[in-house]
Amino acid sequence: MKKNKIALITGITGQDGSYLTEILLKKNYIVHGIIRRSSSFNTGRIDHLYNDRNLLNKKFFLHYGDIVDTSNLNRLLEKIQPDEIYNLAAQSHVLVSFQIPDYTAQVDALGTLRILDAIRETGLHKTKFYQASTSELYGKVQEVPQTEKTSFYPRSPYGVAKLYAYWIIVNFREAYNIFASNGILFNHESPRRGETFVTRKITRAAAQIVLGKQEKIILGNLDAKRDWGYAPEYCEGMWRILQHKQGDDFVLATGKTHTVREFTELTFKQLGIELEWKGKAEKEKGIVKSFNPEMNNVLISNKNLIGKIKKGIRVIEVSPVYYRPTEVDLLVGDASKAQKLLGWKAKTKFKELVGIMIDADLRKQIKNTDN
Ligand code: NAP
Ligand code: G4F
Repeated sequence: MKKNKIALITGITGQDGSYLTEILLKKNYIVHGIIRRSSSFNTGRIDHLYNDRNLLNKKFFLHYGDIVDTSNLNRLLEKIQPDEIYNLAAQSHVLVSFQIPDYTAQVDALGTLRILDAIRETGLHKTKFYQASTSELYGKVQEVPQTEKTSFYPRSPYGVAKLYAYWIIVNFREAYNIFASNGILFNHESPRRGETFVTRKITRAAAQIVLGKQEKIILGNLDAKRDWGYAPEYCEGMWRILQHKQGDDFVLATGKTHTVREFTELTFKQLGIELEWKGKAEKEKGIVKSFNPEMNNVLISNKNLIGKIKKGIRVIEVSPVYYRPTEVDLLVGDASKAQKLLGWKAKTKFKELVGIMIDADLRKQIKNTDN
């Protein structure tokens, strides 16, 4: 009988970790995940798997650990002997990385080295390693669109830490013949996205606003452009990267770019709210121009819950608190290599993605849950 493959996921409690776990379990993997000890629950995104008695401690195992703890990583690798490791753990917030640059480097840069070293220490020569690299590496972009060959110019302590991780992967691949790959993933979002990233911040707040639970959203740079895709598709791409015949580096992206302003307008539009913008820079405001709740199916069936949305009310403000000392103005990726070699292509379009997120947030707010 064919043995089930064993995967180890760091960052299993995050957006991507949770989708990747579901994907690998469906492919009959045994999945092990590293979780951090936390003073409050941090397993919300994987509770549905944790609470499944057919999975827990049979096909799905959780271990306490941290990628800043070398001996813990060595012990776990020795015990689990994974066929594939997906290193998704990171201090993943770009603005926060300016406030905790040392910690960000410990986790995002040296964390990757620690796992690679643990692979060598434990003699797991056949283990394949996926590194969660990022379009933040391109930063002040040197070329449009960005490909695997575009030069890097990171613009944050996060980007710089991930640059180290990118190169240590390449180095261990070349020096020790380890199957190690970088997935250079452009922004990917979902209803499980952390609430402080801009897309989820907008969809969650817009849902609260239309239900009369919140007055406005305060945002930073509305003109930054991102290439936003749908997270589950990108997690399938991670798996495909490790099924390639050799370790390599791949861009995963949609090839389309949109501003934060467009994301905001479309979110409100899907709730039946047309916005107009007044003022400039920090004085800019997003104001309700018209409201027609009949535009949204969830609202149609929950009319009694709609708040007082009137023409002229201010729902968006801008604050420099959310500006970054150095910004990444434009990201747009070219995923032709992944399409050609892995058969991977982003499917969900921008409008559909916004629709998925706003619907999920509306339903959560109506049910009065927030996870
Ligand atoms: P996320 O939701 O922020 O999840 C990060 C995960 O890392 C969480 O499980 C977190 O645990 C864990 N973690 C943080 N510090 C750790 C440490 N010291 N030791 C062990 N675990 C730690 O991020 P994501 O959006 O799923 O992204 C996954 C990875 O892809 C990250 O490396 C990110 O930098 C990278 N990436 C993301 C995108 C994107 O658009 N989402 C694009 C490119 C690259 P807690 O739950 O305990 O906090
Ligand atoms: O949603 P964001 O915080 O994502 P960012 O900085 O692009 O980083 C995400 O994607 C990277 C891939 O390129 C990952 F590597 C990284 O881990 C993370 O998942 O911000 C997107 C844009 C930025 O330009 C930011 O300045 O939105 C702008 N923005 C405007 N107002 C805001 C806000 N960002 C946040 N977080 N909050 C705001 O209020």
